[in-house]
Amino acid sequence: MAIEFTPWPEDLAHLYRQKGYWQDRPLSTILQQQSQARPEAIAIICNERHLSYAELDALSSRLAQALLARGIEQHDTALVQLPNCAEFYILFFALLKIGVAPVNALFNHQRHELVEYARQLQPSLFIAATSHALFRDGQFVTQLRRQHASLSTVLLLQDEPASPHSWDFATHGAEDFWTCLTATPVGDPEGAKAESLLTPSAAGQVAFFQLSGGSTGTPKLIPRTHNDYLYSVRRSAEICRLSSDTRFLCALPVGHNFALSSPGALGVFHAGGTLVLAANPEPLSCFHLIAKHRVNMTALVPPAVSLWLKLAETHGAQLVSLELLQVGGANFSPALATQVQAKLGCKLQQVFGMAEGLVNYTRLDDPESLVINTQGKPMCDDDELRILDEAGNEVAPGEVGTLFTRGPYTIRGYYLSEQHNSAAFDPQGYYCTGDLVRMTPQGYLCVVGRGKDQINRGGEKIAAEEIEALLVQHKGVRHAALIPIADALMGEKSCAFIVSATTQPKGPELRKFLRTLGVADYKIPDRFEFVDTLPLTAVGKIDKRKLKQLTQTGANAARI
Ligand code: AMP
Ligand code: DBH
Repeated sequence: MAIEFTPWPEDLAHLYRQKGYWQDRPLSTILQQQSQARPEAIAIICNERHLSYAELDALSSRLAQALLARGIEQHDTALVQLPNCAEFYILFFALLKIGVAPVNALFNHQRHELVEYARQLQPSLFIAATSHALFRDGQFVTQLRRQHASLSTVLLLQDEPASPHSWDFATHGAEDFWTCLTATPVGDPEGAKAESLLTPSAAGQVAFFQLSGGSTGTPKLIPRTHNDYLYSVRRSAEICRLSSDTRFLCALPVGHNFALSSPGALGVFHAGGTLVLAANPEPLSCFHLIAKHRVNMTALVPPAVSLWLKLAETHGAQLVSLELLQVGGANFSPALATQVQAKLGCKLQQVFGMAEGLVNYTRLDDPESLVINTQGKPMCDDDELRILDEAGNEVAPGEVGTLFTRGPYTIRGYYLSEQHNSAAFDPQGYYCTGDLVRMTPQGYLCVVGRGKDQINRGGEKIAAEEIEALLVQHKGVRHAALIPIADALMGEKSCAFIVSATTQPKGPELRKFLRTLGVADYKIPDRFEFVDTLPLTAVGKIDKRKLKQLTQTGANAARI
């Protein structure tokens, strides 16, 4: 049975097809087109490995066949957690080719997040890497298999060369990724026939799931269809003028929407360019890769830009090939934005996007004032935007309000979340972004704040409710409230206000407690404040505005 998602209404779906946004082709055509047009061109550089388009295509088909041979079927789902490496794309295309929809967990996610995604997805396939602490032994794999009868195939990617963390996969019902892939013969007489057996899901159906930063207790999965995602990739590649000459450094997590589609790796593949992989945005190694591979474009979150600007003072000569830097994911200050051209020697493009859909870009020939002071304008003429006040009325032009949006690549609902969807989407299908924005007379957006209960820690989003719910599981915690606090490098960090139950637990103990629950590191509060009571609003909700004021004024929290 096809994977469930909330469809667009018929009339709009018709319009999106008529206007050519939706082309009814699967996402895997991105790769197949390039493998025919320029088989020898290099698609991916990953450490010392260079993969051509033909090789990427062949490897993904081989893996697809190996998965079919193991009983994986169209409309199954997969839970994937891989670091930045070529295998991520081999796998992504393999799954697309057989109509299996993955969710790509971030590499810094831990047990808590993976267990939750598995609970929602009920995957038949799980793929991870032994370089992640959770897979140094077989315990977690065994736990997942026990919890999910649906989980039939587990593949593990080992470090090259032989992993120092290898354990006996077979006793835990797992297989080595490359053994699985290479066990399938290539070029045999059956090859062509086998290739024809690969059937992606229908283009109007779910291709894969994105992750929402969210603001609720449980993280939400975002079903993206082939049609909507492929449009966002094509249009992004067009706006950013990608071509076969593009040499893009991917330093953000490979599965993140920005790094995958804005225009990201898929945009590069669509244009026939080359993707250079970095493990992370650490500047010393990224500068080296830029110089070595003549990289001309990359994408960063704001804290990484600060580090790059610093290193460029001494190592700027390594960046001569760099033409375009995209910055997005979190608030980027005009003070930093003005330094990009002068210190990194490249153009800046601001990107304000979301895994739910809508992406805004400043354009490459926009005047400097727009590039520095705004977060761009929507990529599509049929992106519909509403900026509403608290009563739900449109604000006057230029005034601040909450951004709502719908369009050809913005979802109509989270996966299996009927109740939450009725709050996150309005009756006309507009998604409530929770972002406070102002629109300039030219139609560009400035993100000025946030209404949603979330901390944006340098582009990594933390849903306050999720962490609060975990903190109160500690016997010493009666109430918990997580709020953002200003931080010079990260933009925001998190602060947990705690009302203790009997004995007062200390910060280190609560941090340790969250780690035992298997929570990703970036979600662990940077600061704890212990108070007697939490301030309440008139309707009896925790008054986070007041808590924020307290941290800003430096007032003694214990006085609340
Ligand atoms: P998510 O929904 O988890 O994909 O996160 C998307 C959110 O990140 C947006 O709704 C914004 O809150 C934030 N965001 C993304 N890009 C920017 C940006 N350029 N400036 C400010 N906030 C941003
Ligand atoms: O923060 C994001 O989610 C984001 C930022 C820039 C995004 O999803 C995108 C571009 O596509």
